[in-house]
Amino acid sequence: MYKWKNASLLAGLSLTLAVAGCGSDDSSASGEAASASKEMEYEITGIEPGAGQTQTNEKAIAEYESLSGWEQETSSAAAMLTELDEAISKEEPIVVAAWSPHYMFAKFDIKYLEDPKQVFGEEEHITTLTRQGLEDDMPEAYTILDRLHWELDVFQDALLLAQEMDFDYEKVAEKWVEENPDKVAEWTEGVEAVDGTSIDLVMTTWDAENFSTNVAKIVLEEKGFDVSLTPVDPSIMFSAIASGDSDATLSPWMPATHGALYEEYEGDFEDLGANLEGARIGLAVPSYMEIDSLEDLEPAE
Ligand code: PBE
Repeated sequence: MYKWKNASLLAGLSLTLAVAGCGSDDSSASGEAASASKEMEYEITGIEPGAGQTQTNEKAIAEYESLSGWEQETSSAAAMLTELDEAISKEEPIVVAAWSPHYMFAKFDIKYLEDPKQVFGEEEHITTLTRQGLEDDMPEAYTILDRLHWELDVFQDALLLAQEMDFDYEKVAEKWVEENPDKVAEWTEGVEAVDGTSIDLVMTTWDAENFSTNVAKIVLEEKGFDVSLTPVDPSIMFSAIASGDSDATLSPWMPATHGALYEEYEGDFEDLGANLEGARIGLAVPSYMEIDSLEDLEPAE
């Protein structure tokens, strides 16, 4: 192991010298990419193993030659943010799983790496799914769920506010509902109140979905529903809707993030369309890193 490391270190060094010898402008940039890739130990700082994006990141590793031999370290979004924070405080290189809307782009000076192969796609939307038959069983809930829709800046503001509210999304949602009575009135217009009908919303617990699902809960409660929220991983979320164990979800990211799960269960749910447009996922680096594209990274030696 030790010997191998030494050998690759030397190989890297002679390569750098050989490239430096060429003297073109490109050489220093690619030399930097190589040393940064090496310093990162060819590792992407990922998030939860069950996240849709964890699969997408693996797909990127498989498809980009520049990522050959790289590995993804998975843990949690919180751990990824801590590592990002630490790397930035030391101005060290780091590549992280990133998505927006999320406050990471407001809190840290980071940039998405270009993705010429479009593994992560250009734009994601967050969609609302219901179980089959919900429209007949609970037409009032169905109508409200069908109408729920936000603009991107609403989410961005809510996620920033959440930082000041200890990430208590119940409270963030309450505040938003209080401050936006017109929106709520629009969503509930003409909908008859029910008398304590139970409805379950299955959700993932990343920030954006936490906010929107908690808003949905309050709005449905205002019309007399007894709403339960069930936090799970994306794969359970899809199977719960497909089997009818849960009634609806506002959490799936499409088309890249949860596309494989969507296809697996297609036909066993109803898609009410986007509740948010303009989302995005990808790999990101601190802005001080002099690389712009996934293709600028260097394969493991
Ligand atoms: N995310 C945020 C989730 C969906 C929303 C991109 C981290 C995921 O990968 O499943």
